[in-house]
Amino acid sequence: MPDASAPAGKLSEVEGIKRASRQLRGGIARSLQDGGDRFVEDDAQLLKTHGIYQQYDRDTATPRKKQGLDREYQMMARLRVPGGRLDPDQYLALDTMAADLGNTSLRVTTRQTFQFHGVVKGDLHALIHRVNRQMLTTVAACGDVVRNVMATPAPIADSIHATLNRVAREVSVYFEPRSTAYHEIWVDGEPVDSGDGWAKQDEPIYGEVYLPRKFKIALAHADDNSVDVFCNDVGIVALFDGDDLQGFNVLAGGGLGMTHNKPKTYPRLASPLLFVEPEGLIGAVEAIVKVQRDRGDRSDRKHARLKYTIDDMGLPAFKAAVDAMAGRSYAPPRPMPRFRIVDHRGWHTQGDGRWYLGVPIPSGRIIDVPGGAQYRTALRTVVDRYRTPVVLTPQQDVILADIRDEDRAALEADLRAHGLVMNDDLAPLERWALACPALPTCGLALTEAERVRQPIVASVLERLQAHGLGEEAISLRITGCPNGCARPYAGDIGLVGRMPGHYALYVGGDFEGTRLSNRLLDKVAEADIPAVLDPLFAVYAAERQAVEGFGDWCNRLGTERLRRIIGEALPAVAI
Ligand code: SRM
Ligand code: SF4
Repeated sequence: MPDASAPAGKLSEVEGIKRASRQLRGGIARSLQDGGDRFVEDDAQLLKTHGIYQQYDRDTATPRKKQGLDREYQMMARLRVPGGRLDPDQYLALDTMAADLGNTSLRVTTRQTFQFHGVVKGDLHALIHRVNRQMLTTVAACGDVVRNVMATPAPIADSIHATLNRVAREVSVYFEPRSTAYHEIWVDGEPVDSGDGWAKQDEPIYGEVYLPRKFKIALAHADDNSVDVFCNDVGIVALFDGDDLQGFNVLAGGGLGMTHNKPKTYPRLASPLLFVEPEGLIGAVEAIVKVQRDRGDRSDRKHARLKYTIDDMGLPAFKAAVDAMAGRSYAPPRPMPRFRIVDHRGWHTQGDGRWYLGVPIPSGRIIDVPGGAQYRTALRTVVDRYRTPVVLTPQQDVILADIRDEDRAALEADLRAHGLVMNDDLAPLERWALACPALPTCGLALTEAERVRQPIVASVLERLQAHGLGEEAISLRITGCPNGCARPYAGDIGLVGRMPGHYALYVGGDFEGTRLSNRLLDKVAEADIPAVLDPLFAVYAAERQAVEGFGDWCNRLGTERLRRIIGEALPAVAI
């Protein structure tokens, strides 16, 4: 593979692990046979490409350390579900697996798939084996490959939605690694350590060492950007004339991860790169993936995403490299309509005589809350009773599809009987809030996120309501660190874990996900978040232009003016 043109520099450790891994086998199979509660570090790295992260319970780590005990190791396993589509039997089987082998919860991710948490090493093989028996997979859900491909979630029976979902599946399958390591280890019976006898597969797209870093792809059309298409390494925007697919605009170089105080790392939205006719789409994406394979930075993983490759080369040079890789000259991107976001929660017609219901799931955590809503039991009951296919949404919610008109009332009553609230019961801020898992499972979390979502949303909503803004559609996204897993730099308000109990405050993005926000304040104590936002809400309520979103208003005023507004109202706040 032509790695020679990659930027010079000492290869990162992960590159060495991948190269020595016998196409992602490493010592995983042997380690599964040997038992123990964890994998060695090299195998933990390789496991990511198998969809598995080695984690430990951060809540118990410090008390256990004081008692001289080791961490409680546990695995997170992530599925790859293109477009988030599951049939009823798959959903029910996954729910049973979470109860049998995980921490009982299924967690809807911001990229339309499920994560199992709390799987002990001894149960991992059984879990992944059972996942595959459902014709599902975890391969390439994580790691330095193309990951789960997202698509607009609405199960609407028209050619636009059918096309987006078909293409998402095709792209997802096309970019699966060809190595048979995953199947040998997890699918073909007992784990097999193929030792020296392993069969090397041709990896025509990825080559010997796969990609320099994770690679994300999403599909959207401008009328529904629920997937946040600009946040992806490759964003694919389908352009239709009525029902006729004209082709795709391909955007490249989106990504949000950054590190506090390291200005060389930054969030970036994807840039429109080219237009391609329908039949040429996969070839165009393959060319982009291969240019990133060859030109991406393999020495510094913090500088290895496609966004840095593009910024280092310059967009025109990158486009020329893509053209050369594909052996054709792609047309420039076509003008795109204004992007919109659709609320898929609540009841909607599918266009084929059936209905779909979007069910709000706070932080995507499907669990029976002790003394609270029984999300798991409720969803299990209705999926079983009404045989509804399930769609996982980029907003961490669940869509139940194919519902007959005569079943609507009873189905909703079943959900409510288990304590679930429906979309209409929620204020827009509650509907549009996202939070990443953070503590206690995420090893990178600096602060809480999922566990403080409810109190933060409630306190901010109270301030909005005080200014008559309770019905404003404002997106609030909370993460426990700057990696950006709940896309905090792409909504109206982002709260980004900074240090324990403190968040950086981002504003000025837009609800439609087409503009990045800016850091307004660096370290806001969790308890001060509503007080800091309050003066902004007051001036926004008084001075905004007609139908001006909060993020748009913040962007119009600019960071300096917003800081002055806060400073005048709260002189004690460090700006
Ligand atoms: Fe993420 C790492 C969770 C979407 C950027 N992300 C992680 C890990 C695996 C932590 C780790 O590396 O040890 C987190 C596991 C936590 C846990 O306990 O489950 C994690 N990311 C998630 C999920 C589950 C958040 C959620 O609330 O749903 C999302 C799973 C998506 C999926 O199904 O594949 C998730 N992560 C995202 C997104 C949003 C998106 O893609 O639309 C981003 C920002 C976009 C991007 O990729 O730039 C994102 N995650 C990161 C990064 C920063 C990457 C970078 O370029 O710097 C990391 C850290 C890393 O890769 O080193 C990370
Ligand atoms: Fe973990 Fe940070 Fe991602 Fe949250 S944003 S899941 S804390 S890596």
